[in-house]
Amino acid sequence: MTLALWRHARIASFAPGRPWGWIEAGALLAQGDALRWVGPEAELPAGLRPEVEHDLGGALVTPGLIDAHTHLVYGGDRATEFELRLQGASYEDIARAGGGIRATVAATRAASDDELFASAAARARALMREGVTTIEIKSGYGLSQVHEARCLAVAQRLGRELPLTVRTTSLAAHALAPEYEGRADDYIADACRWLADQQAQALVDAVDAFCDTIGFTPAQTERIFQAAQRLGLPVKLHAEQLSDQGGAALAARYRALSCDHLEYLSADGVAALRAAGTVAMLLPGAYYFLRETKLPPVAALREAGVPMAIATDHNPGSSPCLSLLLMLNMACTLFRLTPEEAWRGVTTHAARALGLHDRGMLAAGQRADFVVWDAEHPREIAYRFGHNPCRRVVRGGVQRMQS
Ligand code: DI6
Ligand code: FE
Repeated sequence: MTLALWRHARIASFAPGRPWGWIEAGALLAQGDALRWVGPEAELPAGLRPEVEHDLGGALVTPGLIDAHTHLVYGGDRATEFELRLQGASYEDIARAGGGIRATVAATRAASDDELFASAAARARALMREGVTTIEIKSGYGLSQVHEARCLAVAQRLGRELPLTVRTTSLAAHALAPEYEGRADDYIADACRWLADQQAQALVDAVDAFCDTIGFTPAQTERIFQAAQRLGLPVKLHAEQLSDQGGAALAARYRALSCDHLEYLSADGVAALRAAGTVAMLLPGAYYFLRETKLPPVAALREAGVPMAIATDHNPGSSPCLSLLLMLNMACTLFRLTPEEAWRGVTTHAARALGLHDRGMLAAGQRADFVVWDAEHPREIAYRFGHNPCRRVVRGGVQRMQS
C-alpha cells in the first residue's frame, strides 16, 4: 500500500490532550486509507519512506467533517409551507392539518428511485464541498415497508457512488402514515416488523423515532427501541424538540448513541444522558428555522460533561440547510458553544454519535479523511459565515481538489 506524506501543515487533530489537538508544523502520513502517523514534522520517524509527498505550504488541516443527523432523501420541497409559517401558522398547526412531514411523504412516494437519488446526491455534494466526508441519512418520508426500504437503499447508493461514507438510520416512527389514521399503535407494530426486514437486507445501521406531541408517545417509542434491541441495532431519538416528553431518559435506558434537538431537555434528562454516555446532538438549523425561543441547556450539558455534537438536520420542513459550516457558526452564536466545542461537535463527538471509532480525529490508526483549509485556525471557520474556505478534501487517503 502506498505511503503518502502531507507535510508543512498546521493541524487541528482533535486528538485528546491539547486544546484543538493542535500540532504546529505538522505532517500526516497515510498508508492506503488509514493514517499511519500524525505529529510534528521534525519528529517524523526516520525509517518511513513515503512514495508520494504533498507540501501544504503551512495550510490548516482538520479531520473530515461528519454530518451525523440528516434526512437527505425525500421528494419535493416545502417552500409553500415556509410562506404559511411566515403568515403566522405554526409548524405544529401545519402538521396537524395534514401538511408538514406528510406532504413530503406524498412527494417522496411519488418520486422514482432515480429521482430520489439525483436530488439527494445534489444535496450530498453541497455538503461535501464544505469538507463533509461522513454523513448519516435517515429514512422517515416513506412510512410504508416498501417506501422506507427504498429510501434507505437510495441512501446507501449515495455511499457507493460518491466519495462519502453513509450511515443509514431507520426512522419509520417519524410521523403516522396516512393509511393508519387513528391507529398509531398498529402503525408502530408494523414499523417494528419492517425493521426486521431492513436488518435482514442490511439496509440499516441504527434506529430513530420522533417522540413528541406531533410524533409518537414514549410508550410507542419504547416499542420501537425494544424491536431495535432484539435485532442488535443501536438507537437514537428526536427528543425534547417541541416539548418535554422524558424521551431522553427513555433513550438513555436503551443506551442511545445520541439524543437529538433537546431544546426542552430537563435536568433529569441531562443526568440520564450523562449516566448512559449518550451524545447530545444539537441542531441549530431547526432551532433557527422554526424560530424556537427555548434554548437547549448547553451550560448544564457542559457542566455534566455530556459530549455535544452538531449537525445540519437537513430536511425540507424544519432545516432546509446544506451547510455544516454555517451550523458551526450558529452553534456558537445561538447556543453559545465555544468554537472548539462546535468543532468537536462536527468531528469527534459526531463520530461517537454514529458509533464510529475510526474517524473524527487525526491520529495513527484513524481513517485518512481530512480537509485542507484556506484559514489559519479553525476558530476563523466558526467565526465567518456564508464563506467556504475548503481547499481540498482527502478521503480514505485519496486527494480531491475542490471545484
Ligand atoms: N423533527 C424535525 O425537526 C424534523 N423531523 C423531526 O422529527 C422535521 C421533518 C419535517 O418537517 O419534514
Ligand atoms: Fe431530524
